[in-house]
Amino acid sequence: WRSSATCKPWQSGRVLLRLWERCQPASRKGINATAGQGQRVGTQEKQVLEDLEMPLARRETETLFQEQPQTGNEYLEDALLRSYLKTHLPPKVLEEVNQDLERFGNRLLTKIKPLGWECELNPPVFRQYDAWGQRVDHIVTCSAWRRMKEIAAEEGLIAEAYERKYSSWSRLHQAVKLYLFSSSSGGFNCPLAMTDGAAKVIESLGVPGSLKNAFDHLTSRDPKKFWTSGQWMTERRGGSDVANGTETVARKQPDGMYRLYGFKWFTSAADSDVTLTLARVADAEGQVKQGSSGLSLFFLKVRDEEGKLNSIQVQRLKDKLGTRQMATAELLLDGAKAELISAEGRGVASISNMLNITRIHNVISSVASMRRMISLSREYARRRVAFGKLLKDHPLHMQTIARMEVQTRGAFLLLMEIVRLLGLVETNMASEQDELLLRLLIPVAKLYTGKQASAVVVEAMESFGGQGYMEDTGLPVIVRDTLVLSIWEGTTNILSLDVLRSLTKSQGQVMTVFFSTVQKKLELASSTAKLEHAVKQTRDAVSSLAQFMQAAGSKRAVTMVLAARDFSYALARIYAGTLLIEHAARPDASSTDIATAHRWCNQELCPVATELENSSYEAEEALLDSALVYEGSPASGSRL
Ligand code: UCC
Repeated sequence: WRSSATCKPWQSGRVLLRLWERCQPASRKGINATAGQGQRVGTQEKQVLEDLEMPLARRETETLFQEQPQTGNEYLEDALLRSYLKTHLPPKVLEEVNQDLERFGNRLLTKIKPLGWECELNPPVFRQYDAWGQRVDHIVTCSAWRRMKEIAAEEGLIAEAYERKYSSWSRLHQAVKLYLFSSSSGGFNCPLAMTDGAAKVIESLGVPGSLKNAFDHLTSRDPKKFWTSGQWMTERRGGSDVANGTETVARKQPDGMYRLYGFKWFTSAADSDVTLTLARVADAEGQVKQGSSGLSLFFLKVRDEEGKLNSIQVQRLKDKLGTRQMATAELLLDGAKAELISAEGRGVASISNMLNITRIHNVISSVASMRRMISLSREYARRRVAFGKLLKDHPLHMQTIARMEVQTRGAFLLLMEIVRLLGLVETNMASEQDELLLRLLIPVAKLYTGKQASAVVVEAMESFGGQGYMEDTGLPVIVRDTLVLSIWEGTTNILSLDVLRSLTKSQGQVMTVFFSTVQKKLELASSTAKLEHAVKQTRDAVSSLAQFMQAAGSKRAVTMVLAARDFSYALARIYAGTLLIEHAARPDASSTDIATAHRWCNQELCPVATELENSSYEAEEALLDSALVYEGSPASGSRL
């Protein structure tokens, strides 16, 4: 069957079919497919081969050469997700969550996914004037987008996390639903991220009376009541350097409210009901304080009771590479009425509660994109015939997908760990160590999975050959929407610096907890003989990391800045490796769990140690970096 002499695609289809049937293992069903599903898929696979038998002319006009990959219930098909839940959730919670996720998986497949595609086909449009010349600044969204909002409420995609029906596990339940929802959501995962972040900020303020109504709307399960929130942080002078880029001024009104004047440059999902935003409070002389300590946090409603914009003008919608289903706008605040909700000058610290939540949503989306592309790739590989056999029977092709799978599994466990810790913190069940670990792992996971997702989706696109590049397959949409994940909510470098911020702020305690947690988990797994090598590799990486920290301590500050990205990558790889080992050390672990742990740990786990040895973080190297980048550019000042 595998010899090229017997498998030419132009051979008689009947012969091929017989050969194909002979070569099938007894159990050809997908990992989680039901018997019915397995049979259906089998018929489809046969059909692909039978098509080859058809006269060429008919094939060209009537039959698809390549079958569309059809995935089923994403929850049922996600082996790692299911084994994670089985391992960690208490039995009663597992039973209910399992039922809910299976039902939700079916709803996604049959109802939500088509709506997501409709959102892609009908992106929002901006109508600035009505027919009679009145300025209306209306962002027109499609009905599918509005339906997504209702579905989000019905499914409790925000509410779940705040009702805490399952105590600390509610956050995990919510995160898993969002993970399943993400790739079918037509971009509605973005407003949900910000809505969750806003609810979190309000909750962390103790739900003050003035915000009680807003909190109820943001966390409602009633589609008629549910509100979404924006997060207007980015201004014309830049999105990363919030402390210096924010020009918006807040003027206090006699009633204690404020009026905001400024220009917000990127406002994602600008059709939101409310928003949080930063501004500088002007004193009696109209002066404002510059820098981070001049920033305060405000809450505002986008429209009044009659639906009129709150002294806000929409300048235009952004023309983006991806996430085109969602309206990102430039907004002029021309006296927007707002409520100050942080202490004056504590804007950045207060909005960081929102940032940490939206960054977790970013991780959710990154892992979901990888999972989606791999699901489609593996499905396609079961249907597509090339060089006389299905793609799944080409070992090099399988190796490529398996490598992506290993990356995705590591990322998935990192995500689960973060939401597990967040759940503990939110239900007052966390230790101080848990809190420190969470503070460290959020930026680590955000920056690492954002990069992984970009790499994986591009690789997975290639696994469809030219089809992957065709718009109407929907694959380029996934790629475009994924590429933003390493940019929004803080770029990779900004997040690497946030990792350093967490070290400085905790006086190194986050690293103490990191080391002790990793060591504890490795210790528990060390009795599993099959994992011995992976455990050793991870322990070696931990030692290298500790040595790096010691060496960096005696060097100039620039060393740590130059090392920030590699350092963060080391934390991500070591921690994810440890989680994979922990998962593979369960009594009911499968051989693929063990193989995943080994494969993950075979990569370079501590790049920061290698680069330190290469002297990459010396000040002289930084000068060389600039010389390399600017060679030949007018900035180098070189003349012939
Ligand atoms: O808005 C955007 C797009 C919206 C779309 C959302 C969709 C998400 C979808 C997800 C998937 C569907 S993008 C714009 C996002 N912007 C950013 O991410 C900003 C990036 N820049 C930074 O993160 C910066 O590093 C800043 C703004 C945090 C730096 O500000 P400062 O003021 O220079 O920083 P400081 O002075 O170091 O920090 C001020 C305070 C400190 O606390 P105190 O004063 O008590 O010492 C910090 O410890 O804030 C605290 N802080 C934090 N605390 C800063 N960052 C954090 C943090 N992450 N966690 C806890």
